[in-house]
Amino acid sequence: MTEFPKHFIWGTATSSYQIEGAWLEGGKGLSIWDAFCHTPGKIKHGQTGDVASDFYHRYKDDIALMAQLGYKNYRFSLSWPRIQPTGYGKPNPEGIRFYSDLIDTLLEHGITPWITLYHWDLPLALQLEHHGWLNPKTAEFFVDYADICFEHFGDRVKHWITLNEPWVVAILGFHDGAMAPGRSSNHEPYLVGHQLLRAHGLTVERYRQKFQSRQKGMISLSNNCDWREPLTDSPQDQAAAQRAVEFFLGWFADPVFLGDYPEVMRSRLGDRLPQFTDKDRELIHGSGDFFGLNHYTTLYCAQRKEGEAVDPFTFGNGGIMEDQDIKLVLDPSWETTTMGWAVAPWGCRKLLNWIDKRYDHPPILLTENGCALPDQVKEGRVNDQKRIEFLKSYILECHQAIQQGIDLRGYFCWSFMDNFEWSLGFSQRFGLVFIDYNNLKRYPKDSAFWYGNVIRNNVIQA
Ligand code: PNW
Repeated sequence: MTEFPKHFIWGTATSSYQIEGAWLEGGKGLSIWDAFCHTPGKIKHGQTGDVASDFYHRYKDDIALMAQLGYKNYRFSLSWPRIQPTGYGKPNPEGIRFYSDLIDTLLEHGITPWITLYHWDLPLALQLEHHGWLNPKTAEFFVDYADICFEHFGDRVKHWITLNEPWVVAILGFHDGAMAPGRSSNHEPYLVGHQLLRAHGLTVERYRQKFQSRQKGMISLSNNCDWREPLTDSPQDQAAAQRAVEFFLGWFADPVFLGDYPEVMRSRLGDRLPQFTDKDRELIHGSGDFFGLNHYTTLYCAQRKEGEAVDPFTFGNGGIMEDQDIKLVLDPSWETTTMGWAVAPWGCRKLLNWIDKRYDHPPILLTENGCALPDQVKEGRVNDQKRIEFLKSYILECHQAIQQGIDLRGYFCWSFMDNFEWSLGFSQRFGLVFIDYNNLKRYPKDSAFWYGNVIRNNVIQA
């Protein structure tokens, strides 16, 4: 039996576009994901999030189910175009009402809300009129939007995450083009990353200046990072793995927690990496009350040899992989999920250690971890023993990290329920709750009950 610290935070997570549906209801404007999904060829089987998990209409039942399962913290995101249909101007009252009722329902059920302000569904008008995240102005629009959210929800919401995974926005949205807005460039990711960091910094400044003293909440961002294990213990491979994590996590975490981009990025990227003005640097440095981390998997990493093809995991045409000069390798003996992601729980502990050292022992929240599996309902039941094993193994590594002195404060399972997995549509099931997309019926998987017991008892049974 493995016991967790008394106040350890257990939660589950989702995001607006992946679960809400109701894409044309309640006065909502369009987002870049609505447009992307309605562009033929972009999403597996032409699927869209028009209906998704229909959370917009079923949130009351879903929250009742969360409470029944014993869940205590719920991380979800707000759809910016539901709140501001074009991304600027007056808030849409129906959007405000929806989220306000959602928050009240959570609180009535004893569930603490954790709000992500941006989980990728940028108002389409900002993309069309202003080139979205390529334009420094978008950071300013974002602060106005965040201000509306703090104003309307901050009396009841004490945990804020500005951005979910800026790395994914920059790389999958502007480098390999698999995600909205679907661009492919070797320099745009660095420009976009820069504006995302500015948006984050400005938003945290706004929260701290105008809201934090009376609302008394905390605010940060959630970065995603896989672990990169040196393929061999040669100094070259060790340096390559270190460089890979700096390009992945350091890109967005160094400016916030250390005050600038990693030196290895500045020296390798030269003019392609924007520089912070003194004002922006000051704004961004220290703009995190905790270290939000989303972690899923691990790969080996080696120094790329002269002329060697980068690897099968490369997005597009080299680009950021060439910039890093690394080669990634999947160990064929590792089990993988339906995403093709390796199950390597020890990588989670190593990454937590890396963060603890580099950023001087910050309080860490694991804001996403989980796996996609080929779940099926049989006689009303989803026997997903593999997910239980996955969660158990990752959570046990988290526990070890805590034993080693790492300040890990909480763990959020991705995801509360099955949902729209971006360009892979509904083919990936990450949920603790199964959804039959023919009738939208919900079936808690075996893992959902298992996780409820973990939360209730604050222990992992061997
Ligand atoms: C995260 N990658 O996305 C997101 O926060 C979720 O919306 C998503 O459903 C979940 O993880 C599972 O994919 C990622 O390619 C998408 O490295 C892609 C990557 C990482 C995270």
